[in-house]
Amino acid sequence: MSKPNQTLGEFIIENQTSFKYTSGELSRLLNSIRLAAKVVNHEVNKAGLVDIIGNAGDTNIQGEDQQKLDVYANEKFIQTLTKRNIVCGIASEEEDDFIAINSQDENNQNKYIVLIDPLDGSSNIDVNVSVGTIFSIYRRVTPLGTPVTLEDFLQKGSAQVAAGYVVYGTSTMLVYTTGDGVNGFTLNPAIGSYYLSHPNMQFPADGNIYSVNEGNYSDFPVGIKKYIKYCQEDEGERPYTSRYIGSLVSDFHRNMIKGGIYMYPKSSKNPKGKLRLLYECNPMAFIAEQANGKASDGFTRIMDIVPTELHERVPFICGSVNMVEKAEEFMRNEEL
Ligand code: P6P
Repeated sequence: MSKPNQTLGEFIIENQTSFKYTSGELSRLLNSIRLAAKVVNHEVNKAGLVDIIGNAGDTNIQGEDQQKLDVYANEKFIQTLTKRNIVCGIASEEEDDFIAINSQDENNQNKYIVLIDPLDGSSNIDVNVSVGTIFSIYRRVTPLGTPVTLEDFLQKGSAQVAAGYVVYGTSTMLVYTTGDGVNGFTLNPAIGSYYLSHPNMQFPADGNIYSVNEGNYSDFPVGIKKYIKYCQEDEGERPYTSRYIGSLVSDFHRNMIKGGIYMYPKSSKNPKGKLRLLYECNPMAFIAEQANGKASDGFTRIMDIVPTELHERVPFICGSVNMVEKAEEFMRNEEL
């Protein structure tokens, strides 16, 4: 249930009864993410002004240069989630392994774990293009009061209890779901509050925007190549418009509002795709499905994939249901 100009805090409290687990902790967890996002937003918005952009000199487990804001965002989210004693474990794109929190404290009755991509699309920072944070929340599956294990993190996306993203764009928005629809909140930087600006967000069933890095076209599976050509044919609603920001959160957010499809297929350079299942594809798939959209690897529902590694990658197709199903049809036809 939503009211115009409701703040995120009011919305969380008002809707916590709709959350089927004991919601006090989840509300505190969402509030801590809200706070961390405000702190990161402040730094992202002044990235061009202080010496915090450019490479931090390290590389992450993905072998990618870590931008300083990546490191900063990662530290802020981990600090906020840890010191508020809300979660029992965290996994991050920027951390080689998961982090067990208060693992020696058998009184640690915290039941939630968080997986996060603290600053997705960070290569766009230096050129002033929008970036985002993506988060995914599960209940632990191992006994309360014991140290979390990898098993707690390798859960299917269908077990998520909440997921969301922050898009640091022309305005900063926090968009999330707890399994009861998708709602978007816009930050008023003057007072530091998020206001409900996009209640009950829904993917249009159809759209005319396709988002893919066509520079990799020659390397795509034949089914994807045929779907891209289908998008470019001059017939009916087509040719569609090609829009690719190079920031998953931004492309996803625009496609959810206007209708569209985002694709990151496998290629010889990325034989399993580039996007990470646990903290990019699963949370975005949860949001997509809650907004009547669809997300698959071209054949299998993303949230049905059983994870085997913390940083595993999968091919990703996500967006308006009729567009995703058309792309899947081309993929299946090439499989036959
Ligand atoms: P490419 C950013 O690094 C990211 O993970 C997504 O946000 C984005 O859509 C994609 O990778 C861009 O990758 O290979 O097209 O530059």
